[in-house]
Amino acid sequence: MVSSAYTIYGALGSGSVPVEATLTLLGQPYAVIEAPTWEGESQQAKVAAVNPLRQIPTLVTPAGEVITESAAMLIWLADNHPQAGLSPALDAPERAQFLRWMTFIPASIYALFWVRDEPARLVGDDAAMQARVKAATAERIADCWAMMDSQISPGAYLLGDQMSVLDLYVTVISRWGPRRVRFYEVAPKMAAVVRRVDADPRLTAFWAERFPFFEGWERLGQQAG
Ligand SMILES: N[C@@H](CCC(=O)N[C@@H](CS)C(=O)NCC(=O)O)C(=O)O
Repeated sequence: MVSSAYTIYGALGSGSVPVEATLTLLGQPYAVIEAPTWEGESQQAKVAAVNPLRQIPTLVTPAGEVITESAAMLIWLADNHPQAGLSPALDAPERAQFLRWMTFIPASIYALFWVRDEPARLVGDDAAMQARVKAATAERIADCWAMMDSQISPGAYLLGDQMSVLDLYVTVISRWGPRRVRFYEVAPKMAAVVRRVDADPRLTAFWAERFPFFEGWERLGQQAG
């Protein structure tokens, strides 16, 4: 059935949040099917029909097309609404670095949450091994943020003076382990940008609903990562 709205399978504080934020900024109607997949079988089952990997985010377009992979959704939505300026145009000088970092984040950082969220997937029930995996992946994520910070020269936003979906992506994922306080230490240039996006008045109500700034949020998180 063709609907006039997007459907996003997602969860509070999860990788669906930058996609939902993008739809909000674009003024596109969307419905969220809440499916915190890390909570187990029954939540994963909600997503299985649209994504055999049973992961969120999964986006269903108004035309009924399924898109998995958060970066693909973000780039596709931004490119399809060029008037909103949420991605650099194909011939813009910022385009190469936009694609570089939009690819780096899922490949080098987000992918590690498959094991961080459930270390037993790789090391079984051994609690000490699980703690080592958590610690080692936290260090790797911090190193990746530090590397990215060393390679960029932000303006008000990561690619210059125009906010893009890259800013939304980094703003959300930098709230996961090893959490924002560590991110601020290792990525001081990006720290200023994510604070700006946290405070964006167009997103105040959205953040309150989908990734609230509760007491101590910069050290803690709601998402399993
Ligand atoms: N490559 C995917 C990763 C998605 C992902 O790892 N999602 C997590 C939640 S934030 C998930 O559903 N995990 C459950 C699982 O992998 O079993 C993307 O970028 O969208």
